[in-house]
Amino acid sequence: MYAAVNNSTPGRGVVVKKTLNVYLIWSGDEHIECTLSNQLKKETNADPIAVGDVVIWDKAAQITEVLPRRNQLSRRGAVPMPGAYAHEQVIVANVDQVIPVFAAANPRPAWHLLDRYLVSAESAEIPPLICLTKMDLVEGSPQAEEIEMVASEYRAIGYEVVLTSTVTGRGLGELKAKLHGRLSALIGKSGMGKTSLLNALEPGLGLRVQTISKANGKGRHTTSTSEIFALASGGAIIDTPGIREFGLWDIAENDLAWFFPEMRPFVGRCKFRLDCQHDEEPGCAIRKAVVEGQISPYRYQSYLKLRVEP
Ligand SMILES: Nc1nc2c(ncn2[C@@H]2O[C@H](COP(=O)(O)OP(=O)(O)OP(=O)(O)O)[C@@H](O)[C@H]2O)c(=O)[nH]1
Ligand SMILES: [Mg+2]
Ligand SMILES: [Zn+2]
Repeated sequence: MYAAVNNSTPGRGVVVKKTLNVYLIWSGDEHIECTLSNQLKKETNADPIAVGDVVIWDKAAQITEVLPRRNQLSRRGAVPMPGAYAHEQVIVANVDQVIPVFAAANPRPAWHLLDRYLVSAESAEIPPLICLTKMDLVEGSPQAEEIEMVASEYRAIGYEVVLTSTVTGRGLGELKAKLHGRLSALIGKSGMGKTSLLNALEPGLGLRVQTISKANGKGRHTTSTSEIFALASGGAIIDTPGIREFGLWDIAENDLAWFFPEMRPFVGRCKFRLDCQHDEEPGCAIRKAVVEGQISPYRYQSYLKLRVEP
């Protein structure tokens, strides 16, 4: 879909897509296909480039430099073999917001996973926007009430939440307005409806989507690479492949509570100020706030879960 050229003028641009060994770069007026320079390969062992990176290429269309990132959203990459070290996998770089996408149904939403994404976004200092989609599947049922309740809990914490449906069009205008003038990254498990949202917002794209598997109720990993798409209404979206497992990367146990914004006011107020893990310790200010209804028990449970299984 791009008129990619391999011109020989060195330049600088944004990585809009990467496939095995080839990077597609948008320079402002054209797309260039580049590979990594040997020098850059030597300097870094893992893949040094993420979609959203600003890079410089040379006259052989090889990337020689990655400019410092404004931010990056990372997860703990799957360990390739038992005993190997965990590594950082950068999902996207230099974005203005990250949009965790959860289906209201089919498959059923796993709210603890949402907290996992939110904690990662908080630690990366990237504002999240929560999108609960496929609302048409629950409209008029008790599940719809559950979704509305969850949405208001997150709003009470200070998060923005949009409820959408690509079938009825619900929330799409609101979502579009929140995307305006920003680079946003859609993230979530396979089958949540990320690509469908993009197609609904930008019908010309006609990207491939697939039904949920009847056998296991999961998505079929339809989107296979991350890619930036410009929106005619202004702004751009990064569609990402469904994430199988999202482990926290580089978040110290002692900092975890800080990444739950509603817990922040209580951090440092426990009896054991420096050592409190906010679990069973006497005089814990965070547990007290849960008991008194200032912190939702469900979010507190997420906190405890993430401590044990980051
Ligand atoms: N009823 C309903 N179905 C939807 C909606 N949005 C998406 N779907 C369906 O959900 C399925 C998965 O949608 P995709 O857009 O491919 O999901 P994805 O998150 O991009 O999945 P991966 O690319 O595998 O990560 C498709 O069958 C879509 O038609 C919606 O708002 N309502
Ligand atoms: Mg997709
Ligand atoms: Zn405590």
